[in-house]
Amino acid sequence: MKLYFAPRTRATRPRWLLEELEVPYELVKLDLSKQENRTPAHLALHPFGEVPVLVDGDVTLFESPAICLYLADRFPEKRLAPPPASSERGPYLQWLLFAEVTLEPLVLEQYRNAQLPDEHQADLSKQLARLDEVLTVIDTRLDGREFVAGASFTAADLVLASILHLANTMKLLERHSRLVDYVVCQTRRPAIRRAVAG
Ligand SMILES: N[C@@H](CCC(=O)N[C@@H](CS)C(=O)NCC(=O)O)C(=O)O
Repeated sequence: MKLYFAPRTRATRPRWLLEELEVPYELVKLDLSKQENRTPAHLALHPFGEVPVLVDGDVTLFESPAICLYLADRFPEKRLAPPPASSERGPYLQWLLFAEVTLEPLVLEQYRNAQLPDEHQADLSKQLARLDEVLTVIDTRLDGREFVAGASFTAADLVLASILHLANTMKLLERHSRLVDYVVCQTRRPAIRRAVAG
């Protein structure tokens, strides 16, 4: 398997998953500042020349959540996804997609605004209130639970913790100490340490 990767991007998520799985893979590092992702070869793998891309034999995949779901199912013995027929499968899909589809855009909106010079920043207080509603849903879900779906770490935790980590670095979790604790706990895992190293 080959993972097309650039540091400090969403490609860290499938790399983290591959490290959790402890399966062999080749890491193809692209330097985005040198536009190495804009070559015809990479554009043949991803329509917009983005990372991550996973190539697994005849299968070429983009979209980090799709790659995470695929990899977690590809190695069922590693138990990073509840089996399709189990009662935990639905909640697992729900929380992974809630993180990706509902939470992430709200966090990224705040992140992109914060990157702008002060005079160009929009007033996003309404969006911040919506983000807080979404965070409250996750906070409530994690009350009394170590993991968001099931009794052990899954790809849903990986995706959720990746997004909450960004929110935490932006101090968006200040009203949610449980979520801060969750992020700290998930990002202490040895696999994520390996995924961000070098
Ligand atoms: N929804 C996609 C987003 C992929 C994406 O936006 N990748 C960014 C890095 S986080 C990228 O490759 N940017 C380089 C570029 O567009 O030139 C995913 O989750 O994989």
